[in-house]
Amino acid sequence: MTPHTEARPLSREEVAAVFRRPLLDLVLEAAAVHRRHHDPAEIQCSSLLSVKTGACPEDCAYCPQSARYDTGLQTEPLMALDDVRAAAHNARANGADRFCMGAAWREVRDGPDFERVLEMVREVKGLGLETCVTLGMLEPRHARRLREAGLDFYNHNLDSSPEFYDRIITTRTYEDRLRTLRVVRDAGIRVCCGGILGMGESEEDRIGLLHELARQDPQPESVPINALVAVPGTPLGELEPLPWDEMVRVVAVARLLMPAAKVRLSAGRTAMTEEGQTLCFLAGANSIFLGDKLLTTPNPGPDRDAAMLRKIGLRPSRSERSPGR
Ligand code: SAM
Ligand code: DTB
Ligand code: SF4
Repeated sequence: MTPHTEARPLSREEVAAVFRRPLLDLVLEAAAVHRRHHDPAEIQCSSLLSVKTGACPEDCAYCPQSARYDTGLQTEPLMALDDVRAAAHNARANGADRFCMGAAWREVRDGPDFERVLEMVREVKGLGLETCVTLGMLEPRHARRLREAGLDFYNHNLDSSPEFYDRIITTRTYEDRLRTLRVVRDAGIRVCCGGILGMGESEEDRIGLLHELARQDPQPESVPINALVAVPGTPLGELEPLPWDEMVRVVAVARLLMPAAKVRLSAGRTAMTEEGQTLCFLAGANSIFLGDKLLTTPNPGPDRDAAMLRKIGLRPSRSERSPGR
């Protein structure tokens, strides 16, 4: 029986009961749910670009872009429109159908930088790609303007459970995150919202994250599951890599709780084997980031990924465009 019922989101205890089932039972059931809701031969491919890098005032303990940690990262001001257009072109040539632009901002502010980001959205949309941005906190007027510029998705992660949140970030609250998510939703923009594993959180925290993600109403259309990329110089820079089974378990539970969402195997794929990734795809992951780089850290790159996808028999979807947009 599928644990998610359309009528009622699962309680945290119910999510915990699902989470603690034997891994192979979870994978088997998640694969069945996945096949009922999605074409199992398709994988959605997004490409990332950091349009403003580093010098961020926030203190997210995992993040190489926080100004508080010395990670040797080269900071970059907001990119020029032409360079963004060229990167989007390249991403499309490599098979991406969605282009996601990230800025190391705490929040959006009115002014020339935001106007330029709106231009970027229009340009990328004009190339026939789906558009996504992640810019930190938003006010309704910003969300409205992004929507008018043609924005399809806004990425804003919950990262972990409400209880663990202030262990990794002190400069904003979980409630701030939820508020921005509501602002995005109210503006009619689709939501991309997920978390990070391997930050020293407990099993209970992973259950809490999955519960919070799944009880949003409506549920996020896109759910990135990131494994921490441990960057030296950040407070989490020395943590051990995430064991493969923990990624598979969270992907499977995400698929069971959010049957219609795209579940994205996001950061951390360079540290995974192809076998580990394949098990995640079986358990319902149906989206990845393509390209040599995530925002600031490495990603497998288009050639390696093309070879892996060919081996598994997964084909990048270019069919996500919604009519009239
Ligand atoms: N500044 C904006 C914000 O925090 O919402 C947007 C950019 S921020 C880099 C986007 C997301 O990247 C974060 O919410 C976090 O989930 C993820 N992220 C950042 N550093 C990471 C790391 N080292 N490993 C895994 N995911 C990471
Ligand atoms: C998400 O959940 N993962 C992406 C995207 N949303 C913006 C970011 C991953 C960043 C990994 C660390 C880096 O490359 O800087
Ligand atoms: Fe800034 Fe976003 Fe990194 Fe946090 S995750 S330090 S808000 S760029």
